[in-house]
Amino acid sequence: MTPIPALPYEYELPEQGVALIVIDMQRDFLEPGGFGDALGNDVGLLRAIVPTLQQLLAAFRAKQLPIFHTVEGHQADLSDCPKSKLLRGKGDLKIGDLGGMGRILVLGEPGNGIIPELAPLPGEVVIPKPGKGAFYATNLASLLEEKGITHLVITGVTTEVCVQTTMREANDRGYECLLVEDATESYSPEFKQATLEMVRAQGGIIGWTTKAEEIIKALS
Ligand code: TIU
Repeated sequence: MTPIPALPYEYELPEQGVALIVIDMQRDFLEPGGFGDALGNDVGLLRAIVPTLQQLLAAFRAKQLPIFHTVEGHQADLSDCPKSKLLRGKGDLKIGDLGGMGRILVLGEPGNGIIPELAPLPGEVVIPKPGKGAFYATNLASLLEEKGITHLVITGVTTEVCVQTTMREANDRGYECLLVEDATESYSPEFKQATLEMVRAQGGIIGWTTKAEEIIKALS
């Protein structure tokens, strides 16, 4: 274990049994014409974390530690999309409609692809997920168990939606979760800040937060 500076107190990073989770760094949320745009967001804001994520990916790859990417998306027939999710929102474009990058939030469409700067390498798992949390209706839990993972370094977008939901799901399943402050981003800076504060409140009620450089330093 390597203790690394974190909040609310040091996080014990193991040499094995730790995985990097990169949540939903897909074109849908980062480029115009996708789901994030259709919801009325300034999608350019999320690009700030791309260089930091590249450094984290490089550090995990160098140590041959497991990396899991997720993408939020639905089957082409939308059979895995609850009616409530389908109807939610006031934008002109809904899930399944044809947007600027193919059908909005549908698996396999151009908008569903992970941005090229963060493209998964062969051997890295990409988990399609119909919900906000990465554990709901996916095989993530069994894959983590198979690999003996106990510690999760959590990154991606958006902090208060898919990232926070995933961290809460993971915490309830017993994982030691470390959210990377400069490798997660939101369309709303105040929601990002609130999320960072609430997950580490009450002595780390959901887990820890730290900066990417602390993890990279510990791994190198
Ligand atoms: N809307 C929003 O902030 N996020 C999502 O819908 N999905 C994810 O966070 N990935």
